[in-house]
Amino acid sequence: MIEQVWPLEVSQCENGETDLLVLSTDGGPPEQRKILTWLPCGAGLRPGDPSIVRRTLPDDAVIVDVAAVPGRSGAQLVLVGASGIRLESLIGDEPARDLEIPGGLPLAPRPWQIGRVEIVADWNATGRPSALVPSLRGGWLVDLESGEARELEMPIYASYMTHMPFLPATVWKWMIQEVSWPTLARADDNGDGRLDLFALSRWAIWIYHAGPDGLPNEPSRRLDFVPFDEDMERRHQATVNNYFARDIDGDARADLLLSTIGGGMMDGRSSTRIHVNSGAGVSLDAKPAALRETEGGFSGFLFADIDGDGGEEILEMTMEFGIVQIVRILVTRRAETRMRVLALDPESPDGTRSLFETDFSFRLDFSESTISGMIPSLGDWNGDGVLDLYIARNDEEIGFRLGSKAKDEPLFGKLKGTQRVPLPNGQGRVADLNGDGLDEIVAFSDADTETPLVVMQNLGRLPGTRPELRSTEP
Ligand SMILES: [Ca+2]
Ligand SMILES: [Ca+2]
Ligand SMILES: [Ca+2]
Ligand SMILES: [Ca+2]
Repeated sequence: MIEQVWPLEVSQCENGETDLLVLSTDGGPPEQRKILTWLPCGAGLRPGDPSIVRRTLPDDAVIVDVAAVPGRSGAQLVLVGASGIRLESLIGDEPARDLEIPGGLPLAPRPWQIGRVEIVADWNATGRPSALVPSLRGGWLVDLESGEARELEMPIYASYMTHMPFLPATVWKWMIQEVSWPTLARADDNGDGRLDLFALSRWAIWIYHAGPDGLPNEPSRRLDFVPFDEDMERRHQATVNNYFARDIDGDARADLLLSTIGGGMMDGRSSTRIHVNSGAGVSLDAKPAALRETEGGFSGFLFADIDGDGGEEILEMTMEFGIVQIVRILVTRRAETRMRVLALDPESPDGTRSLFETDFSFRLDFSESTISGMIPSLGDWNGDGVLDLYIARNDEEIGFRLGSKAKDEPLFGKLKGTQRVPLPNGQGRVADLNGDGLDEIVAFSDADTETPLVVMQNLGRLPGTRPELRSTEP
């Protein structure tokens, strides 16, 4: 069963090829085997290639990452468990290295599933990657060469449950603990050109300003935020908060998009506010630059530079709820979603302008508890530098809508080509695996134990593809 797929650029590949990390499991708990498959440098397009590495992961690995690490050569498997970090070379015979963390890490055993968490990154903004692993108070920042670790305090919270006070009582345990570590984002808060670290938690956003020697031990700024009132917090399980720190207005300084969802099927409500960084650091005190509210529905957000001008656009997906949608779902098994592409606009009442809007519906498979067909995704499939969109046409096919930045054309045009995808449902990862400028699609499903990994090579047949990119293969 495939759990996760990640395109990564870790190997020193020629010609801009991309690596592929596939995490899968075999069998059910408590005896489940966890497997890593590493397909370096475009090997995702070459089944059976000798460079492909397949490795069974140790039972005590709770999270994994793959990265280049200072002081070691080639792609490294980074295994994180309760005792600390283990580095294993994916190529060559360099011996493994254990970096123990004094007192261990708060990572209880994980009998099922495996996933990647971004552990290794240039957290210090010094050009030298280090590891950030969870601690009870935040995270340990670990130098991967010296093994030296220091703790960064972050806003963390947990819920503790012992029983469910409903009939029938479905939970009856001594204790279930669910810890929420903050969302992490790297963006420039104070405008000195270095990427700072944002730790975005439900009620607090802490910002650590990177200096010439890296991140400070203490946050440089702490912002408080109250996303829900007392009544809504009583129904904690019916709330969602998603916060983003990124440059939304294109001045290279970090802005904040804070999105909250609360309420039930009939009274769902989303609120989204954008606070723009005026120069010396983003603040929540001033009036937001944009405030979007949805009654009777839920909104989620993504960011992507669709027109290729270097600035990111905001993608908002809204699903309306209420009685009409519920009747539609029950009768037709289809749900409607609206996708909007938004840009900041101080002239409009809510602070945003819609650059593009489209509705699509997807089929719900009640017997499998999944959405039928592929989840929509963005990628550049004709290699013109403008992102295109695919949407599921049905259970077996996706259709492409090509992106355009021409003033008199919609951002995504009409359907211009379809592709069969032999998966009843699933999601796609988009990356240019062979570095020819055309994105590939890697499709998989984590809902079904039998479905294979499907890698679709882009042969350059979509309109707008430069002739020299078009494959001569049949
Ligand atoms: Ca900005
Ligand atoms: Ca853009
Ligand atoms: Ca395109
Ligand atoms: Ca390609």
